Amino acid sequence: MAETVFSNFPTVRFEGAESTNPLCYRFYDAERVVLGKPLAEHLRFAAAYWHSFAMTGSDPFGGPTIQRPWMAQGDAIAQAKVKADSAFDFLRVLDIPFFCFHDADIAPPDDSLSASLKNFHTVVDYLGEKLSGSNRKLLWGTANLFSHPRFMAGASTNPDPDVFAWSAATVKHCMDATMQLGGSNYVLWGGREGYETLLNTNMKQELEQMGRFLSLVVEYKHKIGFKGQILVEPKPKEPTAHQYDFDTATVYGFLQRFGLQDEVKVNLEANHATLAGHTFEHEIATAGALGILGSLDINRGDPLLGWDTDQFPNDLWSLSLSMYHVIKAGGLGLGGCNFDAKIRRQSFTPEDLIHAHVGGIDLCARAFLTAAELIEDGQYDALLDQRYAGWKTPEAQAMLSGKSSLEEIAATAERKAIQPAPQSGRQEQLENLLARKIYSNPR
Ligand code: XLS
Ligand code: NI
Ligand code: NI
Repeated sequence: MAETVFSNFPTVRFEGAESTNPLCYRFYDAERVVLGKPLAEHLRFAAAYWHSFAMTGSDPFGGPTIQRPWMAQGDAIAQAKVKADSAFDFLRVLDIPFFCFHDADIAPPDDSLSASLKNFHTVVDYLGEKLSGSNRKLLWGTANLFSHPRFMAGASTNPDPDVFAWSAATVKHCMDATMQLGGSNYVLWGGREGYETLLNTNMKQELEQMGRFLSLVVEYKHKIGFKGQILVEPKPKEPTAHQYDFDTATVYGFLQRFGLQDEVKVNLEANHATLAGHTFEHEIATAGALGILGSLDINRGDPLLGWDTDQFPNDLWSLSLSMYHVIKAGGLGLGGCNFDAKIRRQSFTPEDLIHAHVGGIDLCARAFLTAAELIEDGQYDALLDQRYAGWKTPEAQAMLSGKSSLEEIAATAERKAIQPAPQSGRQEQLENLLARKIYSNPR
């Protein structure tokens, strides 16, 4: 393969918790078997094309800072190919299997829809060649329906039906590409599916449009025989003030309304959870309880800033509890852990990008090992079970299954006429138990 900005970096290896090498994995031992399968198969790590190979570090106050050397190499298609070579070389450095992309990240736009799609398919074919015979894979593909000015009033929720149609065409081609590249999932994040002001918004109309759009996507998935999952990514705000896919619970209600709850799952992002006033573990536990956990976008926000800063994770407590709920939900299945995270503006070198991912991968692995240990140890689950043990009695089961009517329940309660005995919630005991596990090295 051609020389890339990552060529001089050796592949990062597992060296164990005692290693002081900053570019090694201390916990991510890909082949280590935990809960019946290798860590690599539980976690299914992915790098995100947009943050790692496309964004340039510009912010509202200043221009690009981050080195993207391919931007100077040849015409737009040639640049896209160098970018792809670099992305694959980056996966080689990290030794992780997956990547994720938006159409706009991989290929240059052109004047018309058909010319843009031609560029897109040219680069998709190139990615296909790179994937075949390699052990790299596509975790998910998606369409960028939020950056171009045509999407400023939304994509599927746009008041202009021509924008709805343009979005449908784009998603159709992105789904085709995802299937061609053997992707495990197709993601829809409603970047501008919401509103800035209710004064210009017909919410009933927009929700109907969004429901129809998602139904079309699901129909098309079956038509082409795509075996991956369709995932919606909730986010409460940013870019719009009110996004319709607020959080997991809201998305579930929306899916039920359109009869899609068995067809669509969620892609959950840590920073979106906190923007919604939740924790990452809350969102994962909710999706687990509703049976719609699909995949994870790993990152973190900055509580002092309050927007989607997409930083690399550093909260072992939250991530360990998140992994606990992932395991309890039956694992990630076709999903994975995608680093929807970006290096800071001053971290402009290729090496910074490697440090960022190594830290994130290791933290996720450590969190997963901790969660697995917590489950194998059993103390925590036993305390939880004990709290709900009363529901195992035949009388309680009859209340839950619908066998007892409200009058029957009332009559029994009145006959017993005893005050329910208060039980401790044991919060501090549980916090201590978890702290002991989380803050010591996993075995
Ligand atoms: C933005 C989203 C985006 C999605 C993919 O906040 O996280 O990156 O993951 O469109
Ligand atoms: Ni995301
Ligand atoms: Ni995000």
